[in-house]
Amino acid sequence: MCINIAHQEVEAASVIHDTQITATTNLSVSTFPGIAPLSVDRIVDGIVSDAPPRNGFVSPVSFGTIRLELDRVYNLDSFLLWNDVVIEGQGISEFSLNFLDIRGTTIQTLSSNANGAFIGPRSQFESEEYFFDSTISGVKTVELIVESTHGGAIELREVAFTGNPSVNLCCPPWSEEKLSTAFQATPEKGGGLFSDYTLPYQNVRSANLQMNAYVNYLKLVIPSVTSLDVAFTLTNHGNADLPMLPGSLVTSTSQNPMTLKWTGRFMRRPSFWSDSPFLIVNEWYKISSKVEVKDEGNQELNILEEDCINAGIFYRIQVSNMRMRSSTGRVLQISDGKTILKTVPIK
Ligand SMILES: [Ca+2]
Repeated sequence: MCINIAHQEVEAASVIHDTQITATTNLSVSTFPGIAPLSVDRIVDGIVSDAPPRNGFVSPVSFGTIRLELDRVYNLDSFLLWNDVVIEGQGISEFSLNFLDIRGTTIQTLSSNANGAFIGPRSQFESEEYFFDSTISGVKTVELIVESTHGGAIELREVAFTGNPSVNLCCPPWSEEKLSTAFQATPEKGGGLFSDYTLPYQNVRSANLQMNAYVNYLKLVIPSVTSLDVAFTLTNHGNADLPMLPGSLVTSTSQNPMTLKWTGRFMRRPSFWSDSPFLIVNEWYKISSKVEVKDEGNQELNILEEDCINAGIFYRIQVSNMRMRSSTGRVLQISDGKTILKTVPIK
């Protein structure tokens, strides 16, 4: 299930500017004696003055594209343009805006030709605000396509947008199914039929790729995200036909809960179950998983929907009779707490 935080938080549009935008272009930069290069990054330095020392971008060409990458995904309502570097009737004239999503796919292009609305103001110190007919959702990058100028050269002091952060998060790729295969009950070394079992984590490459891809997606929409953690808790639920509730925390390991951490590049195990805890044959255990999105201070960011956070699965090692087809006579039972969902032979 996915949620859209932007729809939950009804708030006034705020200005997106300065460090929230990175401007790049292939257009050449004009040079002036005694003045620092008027490079394109200076249209997002937060300075709108036309007084010396000059700020803004000047290119000797009369058309071309400037790429404005936003620091996260936004829903945009308007574009703000401070035209001309020194207010003397120059600056850009006709322009279009091309809105791209996080994958670089065009969402929408607003063209100066379509409605004649996108004309840069002439000899105007204050910004001109261009309101979009409707909010443009899910924007990561905007291409400012300059089609003509007032004086034969591109001159811009500053640009900005108004809008709100947009987050459309799906549940992370962690599921009850993954949980049921994440741990492989393994007989204690040299153990006989009734030996205790350990519960090593199965490090599966495809699962790590999915989790890391999800973290990287989160980082793009919410820059403060640094990792996705899954904390596993092991509880004991007795030896009746079905698990008894509530259970009790297994204390044969100090690492309970045990945590796995996906950073977007790799998976780390800050804590782990190695030779412990032991599962006792015929006892029910539950492994509960809790997904947490963390920032660089390892603080949890509460951005996931409740349904995405918790999963749980019951395990029991059963020593079987002859009717169960297991070469060792042992099976793993998996339950939802109400019925036995799966009985898997242990080799
Ligand atoms: Ca500026």
